[in-house]
Amino acid sequence: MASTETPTHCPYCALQCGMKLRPAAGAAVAEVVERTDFPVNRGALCGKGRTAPAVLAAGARLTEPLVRDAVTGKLEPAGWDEALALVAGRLGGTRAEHGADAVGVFGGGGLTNEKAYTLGKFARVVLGTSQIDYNGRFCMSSAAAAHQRAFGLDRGLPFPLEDVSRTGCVILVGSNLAETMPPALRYLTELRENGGRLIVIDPRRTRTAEQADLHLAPRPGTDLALALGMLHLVVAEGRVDEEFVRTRTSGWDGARAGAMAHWPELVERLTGVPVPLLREAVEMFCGAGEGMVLTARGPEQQAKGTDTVGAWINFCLATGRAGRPLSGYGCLTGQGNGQGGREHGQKADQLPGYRKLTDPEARRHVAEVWGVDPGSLPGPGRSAYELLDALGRDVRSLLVMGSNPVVSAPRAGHIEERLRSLDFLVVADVVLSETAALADVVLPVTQWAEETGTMTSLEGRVLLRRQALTPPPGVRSDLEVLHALAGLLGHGKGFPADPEEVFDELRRASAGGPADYAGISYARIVAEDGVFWPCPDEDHAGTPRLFLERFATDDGLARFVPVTHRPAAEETDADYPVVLTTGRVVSHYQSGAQTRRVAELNAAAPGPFVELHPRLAERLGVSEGDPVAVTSRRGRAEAPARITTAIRQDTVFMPFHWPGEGRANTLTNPALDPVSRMPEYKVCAVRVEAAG
Ligand SMILES: Nc1nc2c(c(=O)[nH]1)N[C@H]1C(S)=C(S)[C@@H](COP(=O)(O)OP(=O)(O)OC[C@H]3O[C@@H](n4cnc5c(=O)[nH]c(N)nc54)[C@H](O)[C@@H]3O)O[C@H]1N2
Ligand SMILES: Nc1nc2c(c(=O)[nH]1)N[C@H]1C(S)=C(S)[C@@H](COP(=O)(O)OP(=O)(O)OC[C@H]3O[C@@H](n4cnc5c(=O)[nH]c(N)nc54)[C@H](O)[C@@H]3O)O[C@H]1N2
Ligand code: SF4
Ligand SMILES: [Mo]
Repeated sequence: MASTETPTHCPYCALQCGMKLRPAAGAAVAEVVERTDFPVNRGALCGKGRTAPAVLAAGARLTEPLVRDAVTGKLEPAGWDEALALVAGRLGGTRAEHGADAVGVFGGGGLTNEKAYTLGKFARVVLGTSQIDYNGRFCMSSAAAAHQRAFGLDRGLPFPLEDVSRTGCVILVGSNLAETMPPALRYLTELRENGGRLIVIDPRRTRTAEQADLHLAPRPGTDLALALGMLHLVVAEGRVDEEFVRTRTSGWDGARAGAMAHWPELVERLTGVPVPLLREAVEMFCGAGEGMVLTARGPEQQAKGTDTVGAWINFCLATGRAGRPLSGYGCLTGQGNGQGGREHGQKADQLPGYRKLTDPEARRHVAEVWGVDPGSLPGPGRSAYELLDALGRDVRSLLVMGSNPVVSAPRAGHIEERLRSLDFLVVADVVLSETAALADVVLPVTQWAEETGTMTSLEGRVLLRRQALTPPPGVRSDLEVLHALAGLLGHGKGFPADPEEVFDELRRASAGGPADYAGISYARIVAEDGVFWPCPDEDHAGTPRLFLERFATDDGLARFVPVTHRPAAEETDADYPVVLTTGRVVSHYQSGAQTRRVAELNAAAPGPFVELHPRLAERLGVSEGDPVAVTSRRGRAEAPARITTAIRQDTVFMPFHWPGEGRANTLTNPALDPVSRMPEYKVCAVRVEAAG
């Protein structure tokens, strides 16, 4: 491997910050070097990105396959040939005995486009199963569904982040950007320096909310009422952009009726946000010529997340803040390849290019690229939680690639039980995650700096991560694993292990689809700092800004969707009187499988905690650091108290990065959104007590 610096991107979140890697001697593996020429982060990184190479160091990662010993019940080192033969035999065996749909596949939004594409193809062509979904279902599926419904296309941000600093007003709903994408905070700072305004909606006064001109702190799970209440005021105060509504949208009457049923006093009662603040927010937003609404997991991870995002889109459309320069609705996608991961076929209902699995023309196109009969492609399968819930029953064997559901799935105690009840579990991972620890076979794979592949950032910008390091001798790439398994299962062709070869096939498979990558090549990505899809041919410049002329619906009009508020799936009562919400801290990533292996990050954030208001703490007789027990209808968790006035008195917050007794997901409610099948991570009812 070259000893010079390799320009690449961070292994973690959807911002995909640019960085350079310089191989280092000894245990450090590599040194992260600032890369100021990449426009999105201009050199800035958070602590996770800066320390990322530590996860690839010998002590942290897996270096040989592990197979569970039938006698001792322990995972023991094994050779690749033995491990792969066992996996192929058991997956093939399950299929022969119980049918193709008894084999499940669970992917991840951290996988490169090449891996996500190959995993979807492997499931549908080699295994012939419909039972594939991925952790992105837990992430942005509600925003994706709402995007599709309203705009006919789902790309997280329809504009580059740089537009955020030049608009007039941003409403940021349930995003704690300052902790979840720290270098992106710059765009909000610049917005305010340019005279723009920032409104943050979050039940907690987060580090992000502290930057705001106006902070609204609704009760968790009431965002839909809040958005409708603001739209009500837009109508009542005569602030509707009638011309825009007439020329660029359809369906306003239904949406308008939904909003009119949510008068301000009712909304105050539901959300806890005082009417004068609602009015101030509407005035601030409508008073600034251009405006954006950006949502993240706060309003989306609810059993009504799709309608909630729909209500915010209605708000943007009614005020004419969409499909115009420097205005629009956007979702801040989360995982490194959260965007690309949902475009190329690891989602239960999708084929590459963001095509629908139920669309005969899409099936024909993709089947032709794959060289199979369209009739052989299975139909849509179960969504992520429903798939995990079916383990050990309808689904008997499971391949996990790029997720750690033992920590991250809702009602995790139950899901852990389901995973244990499988006939056969195989996990491909970089580290021995809590899920890998339950497996019959663990396959150690390369990741990030050890391999090449493309990622699509939250802006819809397709980026190239280039191999910068030589992987340890005992590991293989996910693509090599799928290539070998396909071969053992009778598909010696069609599953190349070379990423660029896969990408060229992906380009053809996506051609003509909504997420069209046909004109994107590795060479172009490098030359142009990434290429925004859709990019249908090599002469096309890519599409940084969507919808300026028309929306992606058949008639080119954006669709209003009629929505009305409804309560959370589980409301507080005498037994469970407090609301639990969950989320993230700056130093850990997701299930923590990777970041909990980095000393510097553990020092900064050593373990779980329960954030609560001093009034609630006083009522419980709890002081800072005391152990607190949190109990829901799903189970009990325990963690030290962190007392702060930054949270509502009726709400507690737990980050979900840890397994064990402080696991937040022991408590969470798997109630699903009817459209997106997103679980309600952000709201459930709990009892909080001093533990001991
Ligand atoms: N440090 C770090 N960064 C990350 C990640 C990580 O694990 N750690 N993960 C990445 C991924 S995959 C994702 S999806 C993103 C997530 O990024 P964010 O969405 O910013 O992260 P969260 O902390 O889950 O939720 C954001 C905020 O929602 C608020 N919230 C809770 N309930 C409600 C509610 O009912 N309504 C509203 N309006 N707000 C509510 C919480 O108080 C929290 O401050 O972060 C990405 N970046
Ligand atoms: N309570 C609560 N729970 C939540 C959330 C919440 O806000 N609250 N947020 C949800 C959201 S938004 C998300 S995105 C999920 C994420 O939750 P998970 O799906 O558990 O995400 P990670 O922890 O990133 O898990 C990725 C796993 O894949 C491994 N890995 C990384 N790169 C590769 C690779 O290239 N190949 C392979 N084979 N493995 C790799 C990592 O080591 C890790 O073990 O959590 C969800 N869970
Ligand atoms: S903000 Fe996201 S992409 Fe940037 S360094 Fe941190 S984790 Fe990596
Ligand atoms: Mo996510």
